[in-house]
Amino acid sequence: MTIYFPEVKETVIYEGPKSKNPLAFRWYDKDKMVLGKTMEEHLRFAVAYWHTFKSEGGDPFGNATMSQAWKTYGDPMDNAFATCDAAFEFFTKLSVPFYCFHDRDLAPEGDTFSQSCSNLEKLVAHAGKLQKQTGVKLLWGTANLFSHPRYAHGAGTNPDFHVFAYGAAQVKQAIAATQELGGQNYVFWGGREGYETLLNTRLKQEQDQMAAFFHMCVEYAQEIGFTGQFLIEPKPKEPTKHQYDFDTAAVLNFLRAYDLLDHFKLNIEANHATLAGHSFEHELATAASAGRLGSVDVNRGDSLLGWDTDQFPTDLYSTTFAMLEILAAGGIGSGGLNFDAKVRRSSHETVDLFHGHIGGMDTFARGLAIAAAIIEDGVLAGFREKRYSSWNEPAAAAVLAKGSSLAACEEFVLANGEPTMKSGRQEYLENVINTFI
Ligand code: XUL
Ligand code: CO
Repeated sequence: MTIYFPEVKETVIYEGPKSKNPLAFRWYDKDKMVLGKTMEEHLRFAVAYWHTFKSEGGDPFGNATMSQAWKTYGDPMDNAFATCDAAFEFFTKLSVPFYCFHDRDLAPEGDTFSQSCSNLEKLVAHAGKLQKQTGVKLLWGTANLFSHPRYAHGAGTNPDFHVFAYGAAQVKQAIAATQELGGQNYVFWGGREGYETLLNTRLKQEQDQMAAFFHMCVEYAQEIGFTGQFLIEPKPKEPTKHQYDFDTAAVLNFLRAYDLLDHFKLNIEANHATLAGHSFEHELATAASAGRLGSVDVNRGDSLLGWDTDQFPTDLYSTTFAMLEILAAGGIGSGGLNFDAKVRRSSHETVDLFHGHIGGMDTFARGLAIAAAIIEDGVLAGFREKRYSSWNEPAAAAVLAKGSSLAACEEFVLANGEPTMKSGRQEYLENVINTFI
């Protein structure tokens, strides 16, 4: 059997914060108990097949920089089998429990729809065998409805029914593939479900089409007994100028308007949050507040660049704030933390893929430990408890129970006069966070 990562001889293990070994974890100690669960159970890390094994390092100004051995067999199906072997060698050496894929990551598009289906079936069978051998599981599958030229105007929102039907047929296959591999979730990211100009667009019709598309997916899942969680991944733009799934709030509104809320949760991506002008934790908290936080794509953007740079997460504040929200939501459930992240095109060696993931896993493990310490200390919860304590008063509780009125509020003000100003203590709280970091 070909070895694709000879520079990593052993499985990457936890060696503790003092280790100088670049191929060891300093913080991710998978069996360590944190708030009653192991780190592995909390974090449920996944590798993204597309970035880690399919990226070539090209950009609009330059050619591919990454020509790893598994991409060089010539025949696309030979490359696909080799890529799958390389992927499972990587998962095992990294000791990561999950992976995620698009249908077209796993198997190449054929000359016809039927050939694409048959290519996918062959690779699904191969991946299934490797899952059994290694114990690595599928966190989620998805369909790539954005790369092929036919999807230039979208799939579910396409003005041409023929393309819509093609996308629906492709998703049918991708859901079945995900089910066959025991996928715990299925993701919809609408990369081209949006528009470039209203001059040629019927906005309401496109959203109606998308909702009909999702309803058919829900029915199909029920029909075949797929019990994985459906997830929608918001992103405001890129590749289209305006994407309908702009952010969590827009997605929740869409799901409510079209009676889909019970069937979908959200897959929140850090860099998509920042592109929408939000913090990562804002998007997590917004999804969680509706009980719809499903899974997370972990990465980071660059504050100086306005696009989706998909860098590996290394910012301890960001992972701490994210883990505070995830823990407050009761954990990530059947979701996980998927590294939708890629190494820079100048980091073109296979070992760079390990450095990226090890750093990301360590940064989240550390964020988890810090967030757990903050929660155990109770300082934030205590502060919030006090800050909202006036809502325990009978007149206030009646408002929340929808048993009050404007007149009752007026009466309260007439009896109690001017409210006293109270500080939000933001600077104090920021200092408190630093004592834990
Ligand atoms: C693109 C992106 C996708 C989705 C899956 O920005 O995040 O890779 O996660 O289609
Ligand atoms: Co993503």
